[in-house]
Amino acid sequence: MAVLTILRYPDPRLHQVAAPVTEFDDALRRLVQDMAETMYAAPGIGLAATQVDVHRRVIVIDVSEDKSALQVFVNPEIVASSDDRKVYEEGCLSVPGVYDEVERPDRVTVRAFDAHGVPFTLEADGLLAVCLQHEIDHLNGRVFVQYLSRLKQGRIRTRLLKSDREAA
Ligand code: QAP
Ligand code: CO
Repeated sequence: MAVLTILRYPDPRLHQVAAPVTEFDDALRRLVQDMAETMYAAPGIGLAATQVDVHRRVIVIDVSEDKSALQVFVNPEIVASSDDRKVYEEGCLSVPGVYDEVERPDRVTVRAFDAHGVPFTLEADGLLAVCLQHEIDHLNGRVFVQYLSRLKQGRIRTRLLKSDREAA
């Protein structure tokens, strides 16, 4: 098990599109374990492989109160979205200290595989629905700040580059 390094916005590697997983092997299960450890250490409620510079379609999520309900999604696909939309205040482990409102479909149906290659379908609402959409965006190279105005994106970019410089 290992805590992996999380890429920080505006790292261009966050915009790579992840490739589907084809082998449900021990290496995949090790990646899932390391991603879970990284998410819990942060702490966060969701992490996409893209954020740890692995460009494969793998997500871990735990939206439970006591961090006891890890959910793993390999090759996730949104197969249905509600017409009603909701605004939620989002954050991201790759954009530390930044939270802003994003509007998305309120409910989604996701089809995915578990770490052993067993397919499943899940209907999600509330925080889980937000988290799934946020993490699937990462696999497609999209960071939540891209839903914000150009002005806000510029400010966030400047702020994070400055804090990276100060930490160096
Ligand atoms: C994505 O985000 C998400 O800025 C997961 O300083 C967020 O785990 C989905 C975090 C909100 C739905 C709603 C962010 C930790 C964690 C920070 C996270 C920070 C420390 C974010
Ligand atoms: Co994120």
